[in-house]
Amino acid sequence: MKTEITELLGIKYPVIQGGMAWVAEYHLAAAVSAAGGFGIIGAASAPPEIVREQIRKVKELTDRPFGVNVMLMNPNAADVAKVVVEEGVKAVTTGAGNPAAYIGMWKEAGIKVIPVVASVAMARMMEKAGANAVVAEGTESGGHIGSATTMTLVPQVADAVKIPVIAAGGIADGRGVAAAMMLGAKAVQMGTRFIVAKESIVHDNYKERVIRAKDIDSEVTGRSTGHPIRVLRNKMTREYLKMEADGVSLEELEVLTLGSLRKAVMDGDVVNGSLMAGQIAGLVKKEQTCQEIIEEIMQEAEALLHGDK
Ligand code: TUI
Repeated sequence: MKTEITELLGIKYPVIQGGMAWVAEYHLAAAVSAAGGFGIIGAASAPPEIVREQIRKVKELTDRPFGVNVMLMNPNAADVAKVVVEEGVKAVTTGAGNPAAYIGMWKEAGIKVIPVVASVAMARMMEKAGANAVVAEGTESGGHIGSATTMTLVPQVADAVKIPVIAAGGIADGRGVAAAMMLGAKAVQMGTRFIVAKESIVHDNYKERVIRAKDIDSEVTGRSTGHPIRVLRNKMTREYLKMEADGVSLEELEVLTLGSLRKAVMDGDVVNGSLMAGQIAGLVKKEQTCQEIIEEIMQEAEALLHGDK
């Protein structure tokens, strides 16, 4: 399927992997790119030199293009921004903030810039600042979220900007891809389905929780602190939400979440860990290779879009 995004990124399928903290490391990114999608290293809060190593490891595994997600709440974001230039990645996506300060430098280096946005205003601002595309990410997504749904955000962003729009949030199969295209998207970004990919290094306990998740098994912590984060319900979310309702201070809440994503991904602590996942987790039923995931989804999407199904 050829779209403005497959052309922009030099990929076979309009499927981009989310830049998930701890999850989106080199094995996953390389596997997604090798399968014809666009793999992404999630820099999250990693030190710049670790991001550099990760980039080099992807290059050892595949010649296909891939990108890096720069998480703007990372205190090291400015240094990570320089590393992606030095290492010459194809594209950068950004999250959890405004990347305007880096766009000029990235574009000068020939890097395609694709900010993740959660509103029309932010999408317009990014287009003016020189972005090549935007990811319009709905509140169905896992992790740090905005408030608009994918169904409402994608068509409004597509109407507001001329650059191509990538839909994210609540997409995990061919129906979601076809629907996103109908809403005006030129590609999709998926996270949750790739958490359970064979090539994903996420602990089996976490993968199992995603696979067993039902439609209404996620919660949003941090609505009152200004950092809403969607995660699967467990002991940590129950305690967090109770403390939040009781008006406990930000510092005390942070103690509960500090390092909790690492605990879930690396140690498989599904009780106290932060199991970031989107609302579509209920649709994710099995572990498959990235190639199986992408080909299954794209076959279904193409059949739907051509009216054969
Ligand atoms: O960034 C994400 N999702 C994430 S980042 C993350 S790591 C993290 N862990 C704990 C606490 C905080 C972060 C986990 N999940 N998605 C992209 C995204 N960006 N969603 C919403 C936004 C966003 C929000 C505000 C983008 C721009 C924005 O603008 C604010 C501004 O500065 O104008």
